[in-house]
Amino acid sequence: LDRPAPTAAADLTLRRGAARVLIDNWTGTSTVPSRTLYPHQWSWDSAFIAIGLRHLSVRRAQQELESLLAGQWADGRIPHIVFNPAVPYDAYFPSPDFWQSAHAGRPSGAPSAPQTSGLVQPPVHALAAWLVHAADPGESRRRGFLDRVHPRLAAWHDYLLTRRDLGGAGLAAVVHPWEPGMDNSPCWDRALERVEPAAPEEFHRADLDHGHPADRPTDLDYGRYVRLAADYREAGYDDRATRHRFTVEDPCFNALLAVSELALAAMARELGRTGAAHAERARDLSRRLVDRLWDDTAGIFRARDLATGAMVDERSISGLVPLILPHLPQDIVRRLHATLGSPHFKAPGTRLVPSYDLTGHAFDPQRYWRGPAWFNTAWLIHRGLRTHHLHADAERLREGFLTEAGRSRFAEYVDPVSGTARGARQFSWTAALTLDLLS
Ligand code: 9YW
Repeated sequence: LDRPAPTAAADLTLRRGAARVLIDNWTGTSTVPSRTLYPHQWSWDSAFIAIGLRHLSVRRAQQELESLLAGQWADGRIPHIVFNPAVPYDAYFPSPDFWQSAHAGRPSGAPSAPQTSGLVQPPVHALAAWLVHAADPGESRRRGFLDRVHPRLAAWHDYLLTRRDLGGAGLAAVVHPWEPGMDNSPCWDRALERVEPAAPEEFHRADLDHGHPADRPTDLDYGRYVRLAADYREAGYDDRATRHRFTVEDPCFNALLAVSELALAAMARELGRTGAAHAERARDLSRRLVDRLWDDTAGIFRARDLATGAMVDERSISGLVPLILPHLPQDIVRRLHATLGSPHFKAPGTRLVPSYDLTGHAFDPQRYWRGPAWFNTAWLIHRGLRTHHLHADAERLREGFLTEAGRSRFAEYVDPVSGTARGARQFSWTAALTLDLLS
């Protein structure tokens, strides 16, 4: 209300543009991340999309999350992709015939329909469901939204904290670079060197039909992604039977799990139950994150490679996302805040936060998770700054986000220094989170 008129007009244009993206990318039951590059439903994309959609239509935001949950497996996992049966197989690789999720007799219990992948993505869903509920609690109660989603989301977290506790320390491990949502991050380079890549003739990369090769992961990366996924599939996606060759505890993944446990606690209270067990899990997870993944010398959380037991010696945005945890010790909050403002993540002109250390040996301003700035991670850091009352920096990041989102036509990601748009345009989570930051 107290903003000057020109800003209000610009905000209105931005809001309309963002709404248009979400309307165009809606398939009737869910939202594709991008009409060109990603024509199915992706797990953490849907969570971020629901967070924005709630400002346009609470019903649609509920549907977004519930259509994702229709792909949930009997073991509790929420698959990283739910395939749209109307889209031809050659539009995205790996397609349903690669994953074979509906193959009869899988011990992990994939549904017979819809077809899905067998991997997971970061658990932002309970946080999203709680925010969708909070947008219109009356409507949510009338439709029994939380009654339906709470048990499913609790089963999802149970899967992560039991079957995926591969390090035995009470954190969830990821078993493929697609799982932490940041597939070609330099954090995985060493671990991936141990993986024999699938031969190039074994697969066709549909992503290069739409994306620029310099922006995307390399063929060697893809060969390794295919090998790891095929090994998992051959073991029936059974975490006990698979000899996982890539197992990592990722800070962003586990921080989101902790925050989502807090959301489950809030939902349980709303449903008239105690929520205490979820709240305790959130506190335990925060403590374990600090014990296992905090690097006090570097002032950042690190991934831990479970094959070697060592922390990964790279600075990635994943290590800043735990700022979102309300239970973080104050000295760690101060250190993370300082790292965020250091030359590793800030240079003259940076408006968002780079995905990887600007001074790092593998920094590449163009290539996917090896430097470019992404909007979903900016939103998470913004939420972290606000959680810890760092309001001036939060506001600067919000303004940077909105400027870049508008200028880039809701790009998938941008060059962290020049702001040049990269990847797909009209990208759904960029538009959705724009709406959220405008509201
Ligand atoms: C892939 C859909 C997904 C995102 C991931 C991003 C990329 C590659 O695209 O994954 O083919 O799944 O890394 O975070 O969810 O937008």
